Amino acid sequence: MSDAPTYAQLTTKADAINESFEREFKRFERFFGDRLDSEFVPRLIRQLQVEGYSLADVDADLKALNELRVKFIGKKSEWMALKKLIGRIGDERERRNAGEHLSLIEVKFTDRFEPARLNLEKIGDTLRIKRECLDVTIPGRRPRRGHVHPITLVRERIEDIFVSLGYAIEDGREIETDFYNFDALNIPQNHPARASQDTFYTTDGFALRSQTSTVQIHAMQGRGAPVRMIAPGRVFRRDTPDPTHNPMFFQVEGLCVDRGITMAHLKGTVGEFLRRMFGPNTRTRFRPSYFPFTEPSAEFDFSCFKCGGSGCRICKQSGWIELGGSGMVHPNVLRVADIDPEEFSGFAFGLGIDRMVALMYNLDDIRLLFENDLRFLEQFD
Ligand code: FA5
Repeated sequence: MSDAPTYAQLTTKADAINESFEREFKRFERFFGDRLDSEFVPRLIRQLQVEGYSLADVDADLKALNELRVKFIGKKSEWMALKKLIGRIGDERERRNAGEHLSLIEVKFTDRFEPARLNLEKIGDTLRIKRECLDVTIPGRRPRRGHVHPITLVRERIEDIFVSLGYAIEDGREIETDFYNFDALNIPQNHPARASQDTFYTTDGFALRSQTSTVQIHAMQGRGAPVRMIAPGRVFRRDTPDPTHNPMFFQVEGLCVDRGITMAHLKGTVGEFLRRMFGPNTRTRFRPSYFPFTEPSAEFDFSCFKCGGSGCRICKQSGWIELGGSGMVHPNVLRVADIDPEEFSGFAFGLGIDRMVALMYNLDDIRLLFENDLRFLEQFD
């Protein structure tokens, strides 16, 4: 139609565009309602809800509707190009008729697009309000009640016993210098005891403490002598995990420094603690051992709380359960904290809480304590 189009050519083309518009608009037909009928949109929304029509569908339909509008009556549409040809029809009457023909069709186009778009937007607004509204009549959800972790449970029991014996509770640091973790505890560089307590190091010379014995030094430096404290807390070692080992576990340290403190005080205190923890018939035994920061040193066991000493699965038929290390505070350790070993003496002990929890609750693997499995943890409520 490059040269002077005829009326017939132009209107045939216009009718063809109109037909294809009808076809393509069909998908939006249901959104094109009678603008005078105020029930139209609410009715439509009810229907759409049954079909599960969502906000995402509204957005997709609005986008598609706009694309259709651009395609049919946008600036670069075939329709606009066709309209420009009207003026080139030679015969005046035919030109006027063609103009009327095309404008009737175009009015229909715009008359369809606009209400469909407005209705779709109304539907979107309604769905959005529905999504955001709060039904205050819905019964509330009861928050789930938590409870303390089994390690905390046992730690608090230990704390209660020692507080009643006149001990303070000391909060230690988990990140330490080499000095507090080793040197101050009479473990100089290259001492073999460093190897068995290898830990995790930071790049700037700090280490995660491998035992709560570090708190002995802080407590003596901070409080001076006499001092009586326990220090429960997390410690770290480069140990390969297995049923009785974890690279992170809990210990409780105990320290008592005063004038005239002897091994008898240590035995009496540990014995009393274990009787209060496991029952009045609990017996304690001390075996000679070695720790660089105590002299003499001893490991202590208590009679099995399950069988009372006759032998069972928990105590591996021995009648005794190993619990921790202890001893008289080494004079070098007292000196580090500026306490005169000629005037003062003291005892210290340390035990692992995790293995104690495992024994008390009959767990065959301490790693269960740190897996955060609610099915396991909920049993301690
Ligand atoms: C010590 O750590 C000494 N600081 C104890 C001490 C304190 C002695 C004061 C003298 C005076 P030992 O390395 O044996 O000692 O550890 C004490 C307890 O920690 C052990 O009896 C055990 O119950 C626990 N334990 C050690 N390694 C692990 C591990 N990898 N996982 C879980 N528990 C552990």
